[in-house]
Amino acid sequence: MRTQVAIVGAGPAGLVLAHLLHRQGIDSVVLERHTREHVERRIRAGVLEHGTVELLRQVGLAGRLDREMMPHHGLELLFDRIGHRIDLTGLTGRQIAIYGQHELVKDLIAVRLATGRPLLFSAPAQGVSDLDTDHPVVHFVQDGRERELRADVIAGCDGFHGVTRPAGAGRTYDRDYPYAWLGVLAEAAPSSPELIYAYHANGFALHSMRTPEITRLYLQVAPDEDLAGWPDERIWAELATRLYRDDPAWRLTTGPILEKGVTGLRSVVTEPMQRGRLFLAGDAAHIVPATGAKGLNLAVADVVVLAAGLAEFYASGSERRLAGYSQTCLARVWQVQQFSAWMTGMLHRDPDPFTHRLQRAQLRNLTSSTVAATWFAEIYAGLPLPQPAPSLSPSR
Ligand code: RFL
Ligand code: PHB
Repeated sequence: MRTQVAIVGAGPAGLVLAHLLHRQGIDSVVLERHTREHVERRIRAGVLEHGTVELLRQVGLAGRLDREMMPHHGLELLFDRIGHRIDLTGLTGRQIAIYGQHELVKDLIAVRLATGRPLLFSAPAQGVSDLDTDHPVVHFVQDGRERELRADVIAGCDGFHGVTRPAGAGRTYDRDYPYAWLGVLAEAAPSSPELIYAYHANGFALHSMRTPEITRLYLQVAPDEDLAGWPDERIWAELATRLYRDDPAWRLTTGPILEKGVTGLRSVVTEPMQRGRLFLAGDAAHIVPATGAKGLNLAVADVVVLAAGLAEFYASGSERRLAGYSQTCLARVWQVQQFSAWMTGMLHRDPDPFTHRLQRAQLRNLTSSTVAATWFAEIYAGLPLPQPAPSLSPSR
């Protein structure tokens, strides 16, 4: 099998890249380890930055998103039983969108299949080779048979546990955090119209949502937390404690819990994000702790840069832009890494009493200074994205 760009992984990075390349008339094959049903059901991110939504609109991927997303103009930081609103739109003129990552993935898969270009499910890549030549190869399995996909370029979009990250052989910079998140998806209307990031003596809590009927909630727990110790009643009681505020009218809405799981928090960056003709994008290249809601957005930012480099490569034969891929992406990756690590450090309960005092002082600084809140809002709503290359196929 042969193509121009072999894309490993049908998550947001791989699928958005496939679409951007299609608009440039560039051929690609997307290989995905799991089934379509599995990929479309995986509950993950929910916050899309302003620039991510604009990009999806510009390239024709926002039809259902525009109809169904929940636009948010602010969020709340809750500490010492008082909520402080950060007015994202008032401070930056921008907004964010709440839209489940799995819904976006469903939209992206539908668009890809409609183009007729290949997207192979249940086709795990086993490895990559010939990266330092101009004909790299992805080795994969389909229907129990070992196959080879030859390409000009490989895009490693197979997430943190994929096969391309180790093949990239870059240097890894990482940090583990001494806590994790217990996340639940509940059939309960949101208790508040906006996200709530709560700092509490028992630990961090986050109130988020997916639709007007479904909430997404998180509790700080230990990295080795056993889910068996968290029956639904305990989860609701703990959420009620950590989200409590001095407002007699406020109630935590509860309902059946549809899904629960524990996710660790970590920071990882691979440098460079390229080896020969292999380019890493999204979680394959970097992981940010979920506190800043940035992982999906960073994945999209990477592939916009990669698609622009590939457009230039196929239009002129020049590798100049592609050669700058890693450096261009890493500047943003580290800015976002800093923001996410900082936000994680500010909001998670730590055993050290000196740290508590610093955390509350930081929260007070942030919520009492327009300058500080504006810095926060600018990065939360999203750093500017590069422009996608104009489409060469005006029909799509
Ligand atoms: P993905 O989504 O992991 O997709 C990788 C795809 O590659 C496939 N794959 C392979 N395919 C073929 N061969 C192989 N050998 C393969 N190995 C793996 C996988 O099956 C998968 O389909 O990576 P991508 O595209 O880089 O996207 C990154 C995002 O998924 C991730 O950063 C976010 O979900 C992180 N994240 C959040 N990001 C946000 O921007 N906003 C949020 O609100 C947010 N909340 C979250 C999150 C991640 C979470 N978890 C579960 C880690 C909340 C949580 C709880
Ligand atoms: C989510 O809705 O899953 C979510 C929201 C905000 C975050 C992280 C996750 O910071």
